[in-house]
Amino acid sequence: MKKQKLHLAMVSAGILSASLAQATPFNITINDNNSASGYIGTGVGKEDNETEPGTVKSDAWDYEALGYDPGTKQLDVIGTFNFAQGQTASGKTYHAGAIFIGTGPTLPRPNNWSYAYVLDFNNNTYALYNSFNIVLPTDILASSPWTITPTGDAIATGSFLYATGLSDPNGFGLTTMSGGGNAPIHNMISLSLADLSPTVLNDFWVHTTPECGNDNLNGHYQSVPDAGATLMLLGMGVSTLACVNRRLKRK
Ligand SMILES: [Ca+2]
Ligand SMILES: [Ca+2]
Ligand SMILES: [Ca+2]
Repeated sequence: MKKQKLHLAMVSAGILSASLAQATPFNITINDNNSASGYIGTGVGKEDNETEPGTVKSDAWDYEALGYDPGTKQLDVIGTFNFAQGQTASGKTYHAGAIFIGTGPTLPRPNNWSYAYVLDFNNNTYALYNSFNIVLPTDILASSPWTITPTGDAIATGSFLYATGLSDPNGFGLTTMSGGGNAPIHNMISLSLADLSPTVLNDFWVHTTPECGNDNLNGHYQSVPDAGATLMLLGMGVSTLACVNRRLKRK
């Protein structure tokens, strides 16, 4: 009997940790509402295999998804775009833009963003600003803004991670336009948002685009009340435990 109880407890714990593991990182991508026939992508926010109407639609320009893990406060920016080196077209290299964070009831575009992370890919460091003027993209203005001109000192600095050649980052199921499937050509910026206040991290918007504005990537994260989520998970664990217990009793 003792052995059976221990087994049940282990099954229950396994179910709980599986539920938690599947929950994060969340794919927080939202639709940018700028799409046209032939330019509508797939997946969350319809951003996978999508670039802005009238642009060169290829993996080279695709920003695919935003992920967020509230436990680690890590934001992931995923794309087949080469964030570190940019993409060259007609003799000009177009670089990855700043990562904007904002608050409020709607996407704070184009110039009501509260924070901007400016990334330096030479040493994978960032500078965080809350005082700046926005800079418009060179081509697709609907994707504004792409970067900033600071009007004050950085409020924080730190480092970020950059991974390349990924097949299925975060298990989001992102595919490629060229080869189909999960070809290992996805890139991911992983940035800690721990410098921002808990109030901001409870409910925030994200935006980023390359210098030309060829792809407009936006996201929204809103926390679920902790108590409710925990109770829901516990409820799932307990009800599963009850089912297993009934099954064992019947034997
Ligand atoms: Ca779009
Ligand atoms: Ca896209
Ligand atoms: Ca893709």
